[in-house]
Order: sequence, then structure tokens, then C-alpha cells
Amino acid sequence: RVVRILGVPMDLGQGRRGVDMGPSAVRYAGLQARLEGLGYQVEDGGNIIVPVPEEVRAVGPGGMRHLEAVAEACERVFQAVRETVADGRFPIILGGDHSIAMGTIAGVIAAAGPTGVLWIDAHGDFNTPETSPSGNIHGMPLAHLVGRGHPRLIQIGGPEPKLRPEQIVLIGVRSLDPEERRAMAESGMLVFTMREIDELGIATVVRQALTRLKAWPRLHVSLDLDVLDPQVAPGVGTPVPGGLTYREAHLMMEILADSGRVGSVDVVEINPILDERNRTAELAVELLASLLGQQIL
Ligand code: DIR
Ligand code: MN
Ligand code: MN
Ligand code: MN
Repeated sequence: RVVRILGVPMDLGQGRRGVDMGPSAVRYAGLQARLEGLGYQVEDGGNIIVPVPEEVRAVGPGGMRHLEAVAEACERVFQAVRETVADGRFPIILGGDHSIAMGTIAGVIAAAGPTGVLWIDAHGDFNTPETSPSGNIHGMPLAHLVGRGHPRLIQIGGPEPKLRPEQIVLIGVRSLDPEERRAMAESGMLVFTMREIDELGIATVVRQALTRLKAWPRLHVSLDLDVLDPQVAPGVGTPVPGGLTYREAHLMMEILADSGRVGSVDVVEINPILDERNRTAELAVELLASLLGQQIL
């Protein structure tokens, strides 16, 4: 199989600066060589063009930070991912903040048809402009993907909603805003919070997620590195205590690899400014290797 790496150096979707350096950090951590070592042919499609915050007006309509610039960048991400999947490549999209997933998932679905989504994140990313306390679009991508929120973002890659709640499973959630929490409970999405991971174990959680998504032979993994505990992944945009351990994260990737169903992945929210000697990007490379089939034996 052929893998294509795409970088999206965007930090317009959040308040704290630095996740725009994620693609460089992950490339510098040796992603290409690591995947070639697993027997993949690896192409690097370079970076999508994204403006820096200094170039664009800070707040869009309704207090949404950088709305138009985020929407335009996501349209470019949509085109590049659609083309990558249509070319038969396995896309690895390096963020950037999590708003890029509005483009990546729309692109995958445009090229490959219905796809189940595993949203692996400390947060729900299910705010709308009305419920968001921050105005940061990286807290809203999942809501827009199911058709809730601002039309400009719902319509990235076409007018229709991209996902139905039944085709989404969240794993690792532990930080929700009050109204986001209510909307999520009513949404029909399957949510495995940290409590379920603690009680059931990550292997059972991942297997139940795969079963829930059995109607979708093709899966997209949207991996926000803040799902990991800040002790193992300190270099993320919005760290939250009580996250996955190193081994839980690997085991999740190993079980997903065994399923043979994962066709694309986002790796988002790495913030090298807050990191310790690039260890979070190095961890991301290791997790991607596990997701792409690296085994211990
Ligand atoms: C918060 C933080 N729920 C917000 N969201 C984050 O601003 O909407 N998402 N960090 O990744
Ligand atoms: Mn996220
Ligand atoms: Mn997050
Ligand atoms: Mn985020």
C-alpha cells in the first residue's frame, strides 16, 4: 500500500498558538522512515496553504474565531484528501488544530463513500457557535460534521451533512462544556468516556466500537493527541489530566490495525512549543506505526 502524508499547519481554530508546527514536528520525528521500515511506499504531499493568524481578522461573525479563514483552509484540505483517496493512497493528515477534520472527513467520504469515524479525543468537539464558551472552532468540528452549527462550516465539501451520529464513536472523552455535554448525550453518538475505559479496559472499548460501526467497512481515525495523559503527551494544545496511558493508546492502535478497516487518519493538536524535546511528536509517530500494522513480535 502507498501512504501519502499531508500537512495542515493551522492554528486558527484555537486560542493558544503553536499547533501549526505539528506537521514539522511529526516529520522531524521520522514518520516517513518509520513507515518505510514497515514496508510502505510513502509519498509526502507537502503542506496545505493556511494563512497565519496575523494575516486574518481575529473574530468572525457570532464570535467564531477566524471563521472564513478556517473554512477556506478546510476546503483546500477537502480537495487534497479527496484526491489522495481517489488515487488509492492511504492519507495521513498532520494537523494543525482539530478543525481540519471538517475537511479531511468530507474528503474521505467524497472519494470513498460512507465511512465510520472514531473520534479519539479528551474533548467532545461538539460545540456549536451558540454553545461554545470560547469561540474556538477546534471545539466544534464534530457538530458541524453532523450538520449542526454555522452553514459555512457545515457546507465544507458540499451542502449535505457528512456524518450521521450512528456512524461516530468517541473514545477517551473527559472534558465537555455544559451545553455540549447535553447535546452529546442526546445525539445518538456512542461515547466511551475515560470511566468506561477504566471499567472495561481499552481492548473491550475498542472492540465494542468496531462492532458498533460494523455497517461501515471503511473507518477514519481522527486522533487528537490530547486523549493521552499529559504525562506522556505534554505537547498538546489543550492538555487534560486523566488520559490514556502509553500502552492503552498503543493497544487501541494495534486492535484497530488488526481490524483491517482503517483507511485514513488525522493526527492533530500537537503543540511543539509546549512539548519536551519533541516527545509528543515522537509518540505520534509510534502510534501511527502501530495503527499501520507494526507489531511487537
Ligand atoms: C472547549 C475546548 N471545549 C472549547 N475544546 C477543545 O473551546 O470548545 N477541543 N480543546 O479539542
Ligand atoms: Mn479535538
Ligand atoms: Mn481535544
Ligand atoms: Mn482541540
